Amino acid sequence: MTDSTRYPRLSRIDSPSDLRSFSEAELPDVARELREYLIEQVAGVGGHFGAGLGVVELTVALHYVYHTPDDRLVWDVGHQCYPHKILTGRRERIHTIKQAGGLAPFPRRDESEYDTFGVGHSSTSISAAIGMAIAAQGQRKVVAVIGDGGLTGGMAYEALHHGGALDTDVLVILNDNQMSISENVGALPKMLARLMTSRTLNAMREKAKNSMRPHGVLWRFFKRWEEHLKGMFVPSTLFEEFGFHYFGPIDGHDLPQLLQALKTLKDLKGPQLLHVITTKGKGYAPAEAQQIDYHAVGPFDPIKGLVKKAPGKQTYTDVFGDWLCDQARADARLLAITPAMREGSGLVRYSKEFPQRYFDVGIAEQHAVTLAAGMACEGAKPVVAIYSTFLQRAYDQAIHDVALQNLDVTFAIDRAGVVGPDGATHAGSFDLTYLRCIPNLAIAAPSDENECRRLLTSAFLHEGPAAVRYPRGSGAGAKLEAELKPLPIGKAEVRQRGARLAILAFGSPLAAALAVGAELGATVVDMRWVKPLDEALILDLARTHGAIVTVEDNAIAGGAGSAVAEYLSAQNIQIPILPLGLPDSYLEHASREQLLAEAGIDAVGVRTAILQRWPQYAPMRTSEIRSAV
Ligand SMILES: Cc1ncc(C[n+]2csc(CCOP(=O)(O)OP(=O)(O)O)c2C)c(N)n1
Repeated sequence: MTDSTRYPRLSRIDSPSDLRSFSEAELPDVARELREYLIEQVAGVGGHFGAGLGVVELTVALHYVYHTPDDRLVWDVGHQCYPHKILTGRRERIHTIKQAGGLAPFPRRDESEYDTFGVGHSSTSISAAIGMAIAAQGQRKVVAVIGDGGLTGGMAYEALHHGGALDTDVLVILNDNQMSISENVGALPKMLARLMTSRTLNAMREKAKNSMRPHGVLWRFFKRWEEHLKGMFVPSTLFEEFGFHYFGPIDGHDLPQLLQALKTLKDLKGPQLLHVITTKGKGYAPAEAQQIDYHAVGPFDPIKGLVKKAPGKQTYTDVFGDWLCDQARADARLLAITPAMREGSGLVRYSKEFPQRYFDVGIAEQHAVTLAAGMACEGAKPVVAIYSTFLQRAYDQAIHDVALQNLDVTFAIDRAGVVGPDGATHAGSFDLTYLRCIPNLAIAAPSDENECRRLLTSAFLHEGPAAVRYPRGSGAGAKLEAELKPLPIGKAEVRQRGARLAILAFGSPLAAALAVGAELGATVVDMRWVKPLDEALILDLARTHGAIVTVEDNAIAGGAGSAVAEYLSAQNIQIPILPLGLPDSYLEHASREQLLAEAGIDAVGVRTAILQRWPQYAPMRTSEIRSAV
């Protein structure tokens, strides 16, 4: 239960209508309690932190002025939604966020009527809000809240372009904190900064004008100067050119100012854009000072703040980051691209060591991939570092711009397979399926860290498009070879020779396959390549074994197991196949281990599935062996 002594106001808010029963004068206190509660709760369980702190006042003001849930509030990305969840009846459950059975990490339509649109991926809010506003036919208000990071995504411009030409009533709030996960990049932050400057200049100008004698010498000089500067500093904004009425910028932590602006905008007709300036991490000094570190956090002591952890086990992300630096040193043609995920993709060191060969393009996955294609046309060897879930955004670019032209682009796909607490929106369940059907593209799935390094080298040296997909977190801790030594493309490795049953493992499930294979006396293969498959080996195994099991951390539908089955049926070979992998449903938020177990691709799951299908493969107990002898 929320402590009503510490949170006398917040503890009484179970829905926005409770919030609306407070007077405007009390709202700053509500906001203060909300912020303190947020800090306490997220510190307890971990989660997205800085973005939520930055929108505390905005969230209070929006739910106060608008009649949610009838009016629609659409959050972009949704990582800033914790204050929104707290005010909309989920206060007592906020400590369960991201955990199995707990609140979802992002807004979700089936969790609350206040979550109007499911999110997790960025730059969707303006499109969704315009769609809602069109369908609402003026019956309700619709507001989208998008960050300056979210606004670097191409979809946002497609929506502005379309929405600005309609007379639909929609309000877009640009929450400008100058940060994406890392510093926001490109021309947009500069444009937004110019808008801020022009505002300051306007204020200065008004002040100067008021202090002058009209029509004196100074006045005439001032008027000329003003005309001259107008064009330079008060640009007609991009938003206005698109047909949106632009308001702001205003201080997004000043509640009275926010309330006034929203009340005015609420009744205006047509597309409006309100530019709000906020500070990521607002109200918690360490988070304001270290905005990148506090974007998302594990549990921490709010008095001490985040403490530097002793370096843990090397992750696949670290392996990639180190490989990239080594490979870049070995080949000056290497250029690395990230769509706004420098930290998450392991590019921090590379960005410092090779600043001229490092490209953070913003949250622009489509551009990232076609940019790589362009570089490859001119003889560069680009590496696109991208999460499996975000590569979905650039699917056509991967086909049409890269693979169709057989361009030499390497995709380093992180967070492939089971991702965990970030939930369904961030699961890397589909990449093998959606990449496998693309002609020309080679696809590798390493089973340990050293193999990851070697397969990245193979993919890079391959003169054509190639992808290496690896999971979140660390593996068994394989020792890394310093040398950049490729593995042959399309060649698997038999890790254990057995009889009757052959287990073909793709990527990190190899460890589970080896454990089960040892117990059941099965042949176990580290397949390494999903495309091209080691067809000769598969043929040989099918001829010498009674059954085949495939294991992968990708959707079974269309995944690596499908590739094996397709190949064998094309060869007219009939052999029982048991495909293990991710189910035809979305994996919800839970720990990685929980999800692997739920999908049945950990050792217990693999063993159970095999023995359910073929009880005869059960290992003989000692007593049975004795009686058989
Ligand atoms: C399509 C897509 N690519 C990458 C991400 C990863 N991501 C999550 S939040 C974020 C930064 C968002 O910045 P902004 O919209 O300004 O919000 P802020 O965190 O600054 O409040 C990124 C890149 C994502 N969610 N979606």
